[in-house]
Amino acid sequence: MSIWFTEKQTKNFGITMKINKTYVSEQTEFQKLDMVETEEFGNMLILDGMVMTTQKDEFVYHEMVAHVPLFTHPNPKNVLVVGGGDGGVIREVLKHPSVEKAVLVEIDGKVIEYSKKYLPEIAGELENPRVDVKVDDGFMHIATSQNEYDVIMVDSTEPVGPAAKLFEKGFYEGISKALKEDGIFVAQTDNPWFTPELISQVFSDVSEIFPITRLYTANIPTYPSGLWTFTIGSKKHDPLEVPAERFHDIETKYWTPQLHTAAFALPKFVSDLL
Ligand code: AG3
Repeated sequence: MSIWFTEKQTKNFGITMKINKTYVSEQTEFQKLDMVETEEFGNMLILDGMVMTTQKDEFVYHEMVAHVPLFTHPNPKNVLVVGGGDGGVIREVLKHPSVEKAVLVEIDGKVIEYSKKYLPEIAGELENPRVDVKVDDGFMHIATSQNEYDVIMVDSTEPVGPAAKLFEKGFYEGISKALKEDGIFVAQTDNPWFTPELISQVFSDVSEIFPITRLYTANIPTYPSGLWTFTIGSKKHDPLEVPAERFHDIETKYWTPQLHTAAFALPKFVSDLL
């Protein structure tokens, strides 16, 4: 007998994977958390029934969240990651030698605990001395920060449950205040096939706050539709005008200097949303 997991990505459509083992299945204070071993994608973290992180394809999302804004900023020193308790974004952030301090604010301590145990090559850098891990509400952290960060990355779940308020205009206003005068932020903004309205709404909200607003995509096989979007809001530096010499050597599996720019070239039905 084999066990299969399905994430229903819409009411009528899903992704299904064969499960070898279930390590954890519990209700935390904030959400349902499952950690399983899949045959195809290695160990996998699922929150509220939605695929968050798999060992096989996590590098795409984590590299693209971190490197695009960090190479856009000429000298990022203080970085904040909201969410991201699996540690993948932090691992990528630390590849930038200019970063002196990276703060991670994750609301659910259980995500950190189980990621360290079952996704060690993703979460390992959470122990790095340049990292300050806080188990706290990211929304509150933003609301109480001012002029502190060069780059902020929002590595949230979907806009249901604990992350719903991380997709509101007031949150982006808070981010703008928490950033320094040439700061940049990026947020994962779901996919254009099943949540086009969300992309339009976030882009329009961010454009009203940040002079430079851009959308880019990456291919992530285990996320709904595989075509994932990220929205950047920037006060001064344009991700499309990064001088070539700023792209220092870095070990990656998805991001390249060419892709940094190419990722902003959008299919017509996606650019029509903006
Ligand atoms: N955060 C965004 C994942 C959203 C996936 N959505 C879904 N499966 N319906 C990922 C966290 C990785 N650090």
